[in-house]
Amino acid sequence: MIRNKYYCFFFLFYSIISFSQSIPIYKKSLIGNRIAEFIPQGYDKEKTPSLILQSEPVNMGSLPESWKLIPEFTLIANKASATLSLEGDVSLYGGGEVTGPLLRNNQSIKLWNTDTGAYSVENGKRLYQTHPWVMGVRADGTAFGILFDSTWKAELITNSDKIIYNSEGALFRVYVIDRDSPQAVMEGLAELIGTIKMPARWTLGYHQCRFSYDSEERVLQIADTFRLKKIPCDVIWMDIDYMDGYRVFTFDKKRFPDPKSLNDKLHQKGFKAVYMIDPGVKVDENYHIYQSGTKNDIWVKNPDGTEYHGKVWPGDCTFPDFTMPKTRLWWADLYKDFLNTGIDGVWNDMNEPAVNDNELPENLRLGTMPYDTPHRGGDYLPSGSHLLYHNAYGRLMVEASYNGIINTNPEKRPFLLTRANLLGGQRYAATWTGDNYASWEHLKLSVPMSLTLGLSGQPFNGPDIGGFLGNTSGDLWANWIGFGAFMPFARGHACAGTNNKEPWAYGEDIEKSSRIALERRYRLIPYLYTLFYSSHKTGLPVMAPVFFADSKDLELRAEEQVFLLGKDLLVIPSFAKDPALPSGIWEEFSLVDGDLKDTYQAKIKIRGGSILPIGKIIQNTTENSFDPLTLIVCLDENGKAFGKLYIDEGDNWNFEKGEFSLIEFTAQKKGNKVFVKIHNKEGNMDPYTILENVHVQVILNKKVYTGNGTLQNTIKVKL
Ligand code: MIG
Repeated sequence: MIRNKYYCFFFLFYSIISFSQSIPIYKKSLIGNRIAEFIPQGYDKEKTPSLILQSEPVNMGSLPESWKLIPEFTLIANKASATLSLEGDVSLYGGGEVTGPLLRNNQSIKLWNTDTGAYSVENGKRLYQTHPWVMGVRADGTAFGILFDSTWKAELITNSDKIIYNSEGALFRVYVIDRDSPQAVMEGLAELIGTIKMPARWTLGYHQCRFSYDSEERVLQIADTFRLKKIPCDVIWMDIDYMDGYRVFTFDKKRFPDPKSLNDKLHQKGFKAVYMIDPGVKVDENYHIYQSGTKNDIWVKNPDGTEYHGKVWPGDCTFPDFTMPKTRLWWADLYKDFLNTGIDGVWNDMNEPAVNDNELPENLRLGTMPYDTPHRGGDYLPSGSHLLYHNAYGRLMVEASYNGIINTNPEKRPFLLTRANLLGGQRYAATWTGDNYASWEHLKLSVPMSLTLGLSGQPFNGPDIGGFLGNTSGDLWANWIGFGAFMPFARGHACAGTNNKEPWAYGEDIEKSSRIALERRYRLIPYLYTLFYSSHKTGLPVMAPVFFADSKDLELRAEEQVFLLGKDLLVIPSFAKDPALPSGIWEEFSLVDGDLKDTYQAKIKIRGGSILPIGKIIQNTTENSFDPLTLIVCLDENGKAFGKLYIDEGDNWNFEKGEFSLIEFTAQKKGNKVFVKIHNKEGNMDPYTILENVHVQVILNKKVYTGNGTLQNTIKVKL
């Protein structure tokens, strides 16, 4: 008996060893400033195409002898893995859309895009997106990052002593960045995967959504209530119920009979309109989209060549095979008539793709297409199974959607929100963190989730503020909007069957707090827009973890209640208990009357040495923020401060031809006066005509000192 047992162990051990094969590195080279590429022997791009990088890397010579971070490749029963061994104490971050802590040491996530509503930490080990990327920050504040260039089904394990990526597919390339700071690593990531496109200014306003505002009348009523109650808002969202029987690219004839006139009315009231489009197309012989897709032969097929069908909202659906170039062109074309009704932005949902197979016994449910479903590919993409392409399905869909939007309105900046995506997909779409729950756990979780997405190359993200599933109490809502108003993407949303969750839905007190929170966001839009511009240029996150303030301060490494906006603004949500705060000068300040006394509002602090450009309270971003512009100044220990403001026309591409103004301000204390002036300006737009009237507020030892003037002259503030 005992002998048998040993024999079993031995056999098991032996079989693992014999299947596990160490793969030598065939090529390692430098492809950027301290960015290394590692290609394992036997790597074949026909088996693992690259869908993550923005372009093919260019060899810049051999790796320096001193390069330490070298991954090891293995094949275990023909499934490729890579491991990076770590030395010393390293704080790990990234992995994209994850539940659990910001600090990712000893965590794991399954990379298999999945519709996981009401995720707990447990079932959230598998969410809607795939980001095979980890950043490590060493005790001395230097940092590195590792990118696994594969879309195969995989698991990403972040142990404190090694980072492991176990895929279920063929060998892949690995990229390692090793630089002086986490910020420099984020910039390196952007060199590999690109950055976000510069978003239109209106996308930084507040967004109001519900599943669903289900008639034109209801939509207009919501819009009018914002204006009547003077609660700032820029966008109303149309969820699936606007469609005719959930058929994409159609409108319900009774409830949305005239989308053009609805969108015109919204525009007149200063709102933009975003509409949902899912990938599943109803199998219906009389439906023009189904007919056209069939004629063009773009549907995903089963291994036996018949159409793959899966159930989604409309019942049986077919799915475009987005790996084929002709499918992406076909899909892009569909947007033309649709957007010409005056639609401003698009929301791609269910694009994991999610399929409802609840009628199957639990152990057979996949929630998506079977692994062996073939995709036909084309151009740079080989044909391959769903196991290879599943994690890229949403990413390829949003590329096609993005192209459809920009082809229809080439002069405007597309706005697209997606639920599923892949590392690098921020080039096409913003995102949100899916179906969260109206609970304190999810309220708190929304901070590390957003931070982690930002540290994974996706700065334009946010949660459903208030919580999507379940009923939301006024108290929860007010606490959430109190800091959610500072997140990069700020949208309130609510599931069908839950209570009304608009800012006024909880009575007068909460309405007042909501107004204050959103007025604070709108005052910050000049600063936020400047941050998005810089993120678009550099890849730095808009919402950043506090350890970005000092990557050597180990106390800050796990802080996940408090966050930074850019590097100059610290946001301390009302729920934060004993947060670790960055050292140095940080002064609390007020943005809106009553905000400091309102316990739902986040505390906000400005960094010593910085100048924040602040607008006036507006109801939507088409109003002028800049009469006056306010510069909030907080001096460093040497009595100096510096800040930036980026301005352009807001929703076109003229900034790429120089139609913008990037202004640098400096402040300096001399005696009992602070002198504030323009230090440098770039771009063809004339800042003096835009910023005629400037207020300055110097915050010093909790006191506010004010001055006024114009930027042609130095503005003096007496202390
Ligand atoms: O099966 O369109 O995450 O935001 O409201 C649910 C309805 C489909 C899921 C999205 C959610 C959206 C909802 N959708």
